[in-house]
Amino acid sequence: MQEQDQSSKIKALIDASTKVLILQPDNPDGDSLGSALALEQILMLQGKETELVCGIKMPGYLSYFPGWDRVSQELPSHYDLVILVDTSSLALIDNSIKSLRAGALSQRPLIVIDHHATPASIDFASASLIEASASATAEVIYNLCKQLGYKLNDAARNALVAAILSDTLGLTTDNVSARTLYSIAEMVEQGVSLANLEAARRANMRKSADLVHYKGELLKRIQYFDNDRIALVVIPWSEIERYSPLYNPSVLALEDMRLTEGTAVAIALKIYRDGKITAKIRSNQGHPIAGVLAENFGGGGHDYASGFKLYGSQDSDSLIKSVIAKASELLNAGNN
Ligand SMILES: [Mn+2]
Repeated sequence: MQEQDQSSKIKALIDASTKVLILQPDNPDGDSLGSALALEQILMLQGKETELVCGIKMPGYLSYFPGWDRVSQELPSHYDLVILVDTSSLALIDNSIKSLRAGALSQRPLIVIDHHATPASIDFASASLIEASASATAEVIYNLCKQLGYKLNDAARNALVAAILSDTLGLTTDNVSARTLYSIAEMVEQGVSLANLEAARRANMRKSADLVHYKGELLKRIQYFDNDRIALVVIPWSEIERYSPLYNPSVLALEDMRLTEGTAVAIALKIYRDGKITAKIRSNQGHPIAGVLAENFGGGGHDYASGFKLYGSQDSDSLIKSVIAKASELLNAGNN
């Protein structure tokens, strides 16, 4: 079997290594971080040295993973094997690849472990284990360990389960299979507590009382247009100045705006002291207008998430009017 081939190649590469660089893509998430932290433990149990690297800084919302602060943005001076987790796309290791190239990646063997269905664009890997049917890279790693007889410890099991829970939004996505649940069940049997993992994640989501009150004020100020299809909130400089160091005010409001009955698109505008205006746009499933709407104001993004930035002395009232008018027009054009 091809998969077995790749597994035994991976084992041979790990056996031959002394120091392994564990690399995450430029869009790290709970699965890439949990997979990396689990591999750190698994390889340590194999007597290997490791180094965790990601091209960008770990986002704060992932700080509930013990060891998240061990991920460095700097490449170590020496390593003799690279394991890339949770992507097989060259574009997603752009930040790292430049420095890796400088550090002669091509002279080090590379193992890719992933679960994305997008065709792999890394053609210089020495071994790649890509299981599109797996719910998370962590699930692929768990199965690989069973197959190769690699030992896990408590930290590895907790990191793997937390990674799977993160990628599957708590085991509710449609790629969760019976095999996913068997893997989780085995790790729970060996001591992982789902309740403790969820408590740690939730504790990390807590906000100060001051911020919760501010969120209440923001939510009260949401304006609805066009039969509630468009939700808008405007954040003035005084609030940006006070609350931005704690939390992005736009993000504080956008989720609830999107959850309003009948709302198709949510827009948060921030008005800065120097007249700069930024917009964060999120639209709901079935209304893929976010990208086009932002493009109309010089920005861009994806169908459901986008933004724009305008410099100079803007009249915010007339800008708001044109944004609402354009959003209505796009929603009508999409017949939704
Ligand atoms: Mn993943």
